[in-house]
Amino acid sequence: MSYLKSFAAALLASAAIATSAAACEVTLKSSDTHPDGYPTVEAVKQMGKLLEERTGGRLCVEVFHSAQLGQEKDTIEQTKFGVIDLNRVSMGPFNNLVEETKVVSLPYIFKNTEHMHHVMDGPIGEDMLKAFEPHGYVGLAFYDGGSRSFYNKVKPIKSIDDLKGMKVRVMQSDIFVDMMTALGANATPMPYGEVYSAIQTGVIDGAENNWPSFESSGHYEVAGYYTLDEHLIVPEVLVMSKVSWDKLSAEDQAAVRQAAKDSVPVMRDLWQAREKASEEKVRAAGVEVITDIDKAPFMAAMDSVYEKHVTSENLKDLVKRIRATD
Ligand code: GTR
Repeated sequence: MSYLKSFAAALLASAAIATSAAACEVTLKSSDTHPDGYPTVEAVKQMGKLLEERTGGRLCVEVFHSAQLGQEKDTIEQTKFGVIDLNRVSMGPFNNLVEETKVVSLPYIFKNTEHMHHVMDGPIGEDMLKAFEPHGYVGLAFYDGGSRSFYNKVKPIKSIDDLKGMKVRVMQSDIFVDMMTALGANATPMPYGEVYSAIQTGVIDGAENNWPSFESSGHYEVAGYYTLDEHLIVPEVLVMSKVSWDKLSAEDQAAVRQAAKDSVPVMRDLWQAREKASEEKVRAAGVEVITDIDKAPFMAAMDSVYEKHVTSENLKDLVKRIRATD
């Protein structure tokens, strides 16, 4: 390297160090299972941008996408201990830790995404965010998770009968296992990152998810049938470790809360666009999409899931309040 070149390189390096030191006193580490560009990843980046601007660079966020910090269940544990500061996950894997999250993981609890927004944007959502706190997490915001439907590599599912005996991956929560049993299928709970090869090798026949996840995970490449039965609308949540939270001043805590809230509309716009783009990509790839499906028998089969899981007064009350929300 010539003298000039190495001098320029040294200058650049020191400039970079100076910038990052001046820019961020504290960098919050945030986890996401999805790849770069996915709406949840971009929303947390946006939150970080707002936070950095508003705290004059005191607080920054670095998003570790693509499950770089681990699969959701493991990252949830690490977040409790403050190894990870922020975590964007589905509410599903929280079911065994925070009882209230079970309610939004019940099949067909929400009529549609609009209903879910009304519930989560109102007092029920506020209560749910608070419910995380005794368990070591600070609930910051809810994001969209679309509606989840079944896909598989074997045959088009046109009725419950077609699901009988199928091996279907679900998120790691008993509710989803019981949901599959109620539909006559065999549930296989497993981490998201293992699903592609499990379908490919035939360990499972299929799984269930929303358009953007079906597409971005590449699952559509190995599962050619997608049935829009829309059995679940599970919101996603952005939580912060209570350990990391307690290290912040009250002023910075308020800034984190506000920036997270402000990232929600950004997320919703990105989500809408991505749902369309993902659907187009999946259809163009030749996936057979079954839209003509009678949901009534699927809904009726879920009574046993509600009976088994909605047992405490707290959950009964939440279900009632959700159903009473327009
Ligand atoms: C996605 C969700 C992820 C993860 C995944 C899964 O829709 O955004 O957080 O929960 O589903 O099925 O594991």
